[in-house]
Amino acid sequence: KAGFLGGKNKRMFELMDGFLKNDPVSLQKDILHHVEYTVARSRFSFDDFEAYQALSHSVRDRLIERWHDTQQHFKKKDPKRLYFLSLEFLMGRSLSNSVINLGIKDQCAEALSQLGFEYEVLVEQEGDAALGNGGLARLSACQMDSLATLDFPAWGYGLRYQYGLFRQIIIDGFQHEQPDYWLNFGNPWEIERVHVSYPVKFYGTVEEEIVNGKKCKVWIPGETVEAVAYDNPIPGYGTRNTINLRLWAAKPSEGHDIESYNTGDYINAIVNRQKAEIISNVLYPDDRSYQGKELRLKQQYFFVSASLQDIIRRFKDVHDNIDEFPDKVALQLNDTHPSISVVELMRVLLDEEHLSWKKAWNIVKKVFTFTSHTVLPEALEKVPVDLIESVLPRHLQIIYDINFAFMEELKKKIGQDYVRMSRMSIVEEGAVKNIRVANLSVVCSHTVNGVSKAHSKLLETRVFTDFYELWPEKFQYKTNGVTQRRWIVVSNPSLCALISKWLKTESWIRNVDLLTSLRDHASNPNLQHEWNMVKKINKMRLAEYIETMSGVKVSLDAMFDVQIKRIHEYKRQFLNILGVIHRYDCIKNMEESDRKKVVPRVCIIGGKAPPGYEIAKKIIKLCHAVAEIINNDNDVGDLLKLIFIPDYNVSVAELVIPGSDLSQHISTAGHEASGTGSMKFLMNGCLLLATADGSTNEIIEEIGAENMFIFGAKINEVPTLREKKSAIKAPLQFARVVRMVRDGHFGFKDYFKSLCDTVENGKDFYLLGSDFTSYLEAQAEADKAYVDKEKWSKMSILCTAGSGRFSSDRTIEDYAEETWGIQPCKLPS
Ligand code: GPU
Repeated sequence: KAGFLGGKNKRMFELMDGFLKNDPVSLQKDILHHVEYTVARSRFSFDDFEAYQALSHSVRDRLIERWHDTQQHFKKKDPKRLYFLSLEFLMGRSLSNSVINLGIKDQCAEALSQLGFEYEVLVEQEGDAALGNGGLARLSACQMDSLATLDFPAWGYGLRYQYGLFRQIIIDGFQHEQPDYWLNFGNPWEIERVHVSYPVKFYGTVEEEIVNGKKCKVWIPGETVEAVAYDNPIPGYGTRNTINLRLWAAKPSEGHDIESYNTGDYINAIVNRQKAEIISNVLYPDDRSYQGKELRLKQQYFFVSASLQDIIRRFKDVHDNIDEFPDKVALQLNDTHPSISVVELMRVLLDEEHLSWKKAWNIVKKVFTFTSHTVLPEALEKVPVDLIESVLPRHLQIIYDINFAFMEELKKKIGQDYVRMSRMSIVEEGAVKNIRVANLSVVCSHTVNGVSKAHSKLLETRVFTDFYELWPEKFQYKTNGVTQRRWIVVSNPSLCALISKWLKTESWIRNVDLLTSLRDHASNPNLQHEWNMVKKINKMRLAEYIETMSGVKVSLDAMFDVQIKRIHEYKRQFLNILGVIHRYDCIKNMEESDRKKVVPRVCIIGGKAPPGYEIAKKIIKLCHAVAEIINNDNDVGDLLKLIFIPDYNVSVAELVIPGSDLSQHISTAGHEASGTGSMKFLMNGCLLLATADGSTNEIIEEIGAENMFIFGAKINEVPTLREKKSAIKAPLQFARVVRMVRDGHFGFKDYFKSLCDTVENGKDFYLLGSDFTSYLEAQAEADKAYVDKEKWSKMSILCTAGSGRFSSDRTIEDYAEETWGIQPCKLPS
């Protein structure tokens, strides 16, 4: 460190001559430089993809400058840092987002146009980084954007999967999965750090040793795999701060299987070495039920162990006293997926730092914070004890010790209530003994957050009731949010310009609360007119996309009604389709003259079914079967179209959301922990048809139920409805549309039978039947409102105006203050 600015280093600084310049000419020079020397194409002949690569490398250079300065600054200031541990990040495209956050979009567009390229076309060359499944993973990405923008000293840690979420292709209406080898064409957004690597141990045995006269546990691993770091710079908006998302890839370690080399089996030894890479090969594509898979446990431990080694090394670079660890480090558990880290930190402190149990535990319980993202019991991870014993033998011992101490503490508090103790125990007894990862997470974290007010209430009253009674002060909630940078500025530039024009400022991009003043203009005919023009432009873009993809021409006068999210029974895409069938049935049975009164609709559904989830796959097929009949029925024409958008992902969402009029968020109440899609639609002035579930309740508080279409049973009504279900008959309209499916009106009679069975004969767990009438009423309300153009425009403006509270900036500020205890650490500009 000595002589940092002297001697050799001084010369380096002189040579660096300030930062890279952002004027169009400098950008052009950089682009051509990268065409020639990075992409290795001739500067006289390169195509759109190569231009995309060259532009990306030019942008990346700028990110790297800021990244270095930010890390240097954090190091100098030594603030308490937040580490966000998540097994999933759905980043989508990086070029468009980076260019916006660096504030160089116009300059890039100009530079390119003089070279004969179009910025918008190049942006489309980039594939999505889809290292996650759905809402949880996209939330991590939005939160990273906010952490950077708000100058927080934070890093994300995750896994660099070779294969992201599968590509969905549709053949004859059926979903097929194809591997997403997203790294095939290179990835300019990551920086490989060959020297930042750590060994991660698996299997083996635990032995005892005497160290300094004290008995110590030593884990002798059976296998060691190397974790190599890949850094992904995350730029903030309107600041030079650029934080890091560090993803780990598995590589064979030097010491791997040395024995085979010695015995002369060279070829097999090499082949075996390569097997280590399997750990970071592929993302698990089902985000709700992954019980007891060895590879999954290895993925979790692999990324957690590497991250903690990295974090502890960074801490020790500056600090000698490990007791200060909680003053400098906050570790955020994104759901239970990274929770093995609490045990790993205990292990490191006990076995490697040789702290006493008491000291180690005091540190652990001060650093971890846990956010739960679900209420579904099948999503609460459980790991068989046998599996942990084999893969992580030392960790199992520590889990037992943590549980023992917890049970002792509990006994002191609640006496000998063994029933309650067994409910709260981290170890679940039974035919197969399991570790309850959620209980472990609650016991070892100082704060447990829900993702909406309603979700938190359910955590307190249904999921973690016993824990809430024991430690009410541990429980908080932070309503989710999404970043307006990606969801308005990047994806809806016309709306962005319009908002800035009417607010006479761009500062809402950093301070989204300013959007509320749009309320003052909501009835202004000029704004309404311009607002509708913007919507029209976006609907045109979407209509073009629909036509190229499905061959179906849709009318721009129709209401675009959208449901895009993972396919799951609780999200009730089936209810949506049954509603479409009902609408179709009505049109078919109406007098010719009445058809003129029908409000035309384009119903759009998109989403991936988990590969092993049969019912979800049948819902996709049903959507196609129904679309086939409706879209080709001359009686119907433009009055109704049903479109399935294949391979839904972040960049498809960026196209679809701005172009929709109405969006559906229709989960059975009490099942969607929060829901964040709704917030993106809200920001884009799209009206919501929704159940009073998750974050929708807070959207109602913000914009008023009169500006939405709310229907269905409330959260507290659902349990009673379920009990009474077999006694109540489903409404006739419901029985009729299900019968149409059963009778083969849309073909595939036998195939759809089991799907129909899920909602009839006293089953209907997700209450499609009992919500159906109220769903149709809400749909009719939406039709009525759509015809009244002024009313609709006003409601649409009020949606955007009320969306400020649902910015991830607000979520992150609340986390920083109430949960993590971190402060901004801004790089001087
Ligand atoms: N969610 Br748990 C996921 O997308 N995947 C998961 O594995 C789990 C939760 C979602 C919730 O379903 C959704 O309601 C929430 O808005 C989102 O996480 C972010 O909190």
